Amino acid sequence: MNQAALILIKPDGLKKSLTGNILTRLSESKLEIVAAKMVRVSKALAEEHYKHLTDKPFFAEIIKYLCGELHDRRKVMALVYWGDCAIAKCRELAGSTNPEEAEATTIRGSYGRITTSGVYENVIHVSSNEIEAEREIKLWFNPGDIIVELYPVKEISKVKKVKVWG
Ligand code: IDP
Ligand code: MG
Repeated sequence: MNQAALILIKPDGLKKSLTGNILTRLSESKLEIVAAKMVRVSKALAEEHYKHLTDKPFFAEIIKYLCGELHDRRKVMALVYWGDCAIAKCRELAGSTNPEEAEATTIRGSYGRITTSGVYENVIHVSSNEIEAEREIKLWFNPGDIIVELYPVKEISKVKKVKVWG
C-alpha cells in the first residue's frame, strides 16, 4: 500500500553534517522522494508539529530543539518519502525514539544521543502513522512543493506580492 511519510532532518543532524549519511541510510528503503526543502522553523510551526505532546514534561525542550535553539541554527530539512509501507520502512531505518535504546545500526542508534538535560536528540523525525503523516505533510508543505498529488487540492484566487529575481 503506497503511503507518504514526513521526514525531518533535525537541527542536530544538520549541525553534525549528517544529511548525506541520513539520506543514504533512508535510500535503503527504495522509496521515492517526492518533496524536499530547507525550512526555517518558527516557534508556532514547532508547537503545531508537536501539539499532541503539549502535556509532556519535555515539551518545552523539544520545541527549542526543533527550532534550532540548542544547535544555533533555526532550520531543518523536510522531505516526503513515498511508496509501499513508507512509514514502517522509514521508522525501522530511523530506530527507536530513545537513541540509547535504538539498534546500533539504525540512524538514531548511530547518530543520536541524550543530552545532559534529558532531551532525546535523535537526528530525524519520521511520521508515526498515516493520519499524522497527512497532518504533518500539510503543515510543512504546500501542494505545489510536492511533485505528486498526495491529497485532494482546490484552486483559489489569491492576490499577493511574491519575490522574483531582482
Ligand atoms: P518519535 O519522534 O519517535 O515519533 P515522539 O513520541 O513523537 O517520538 O516524540 C517526539 C520527539 O520528542 C522525539 O523524537 C524526541 O526527540 C523527543 N522525546 C520523546 N520522548 C522523550 C522523552 O521521554 N524524553 C526526552 N525527549 C523525548
Ligand atoms: Mg512522533
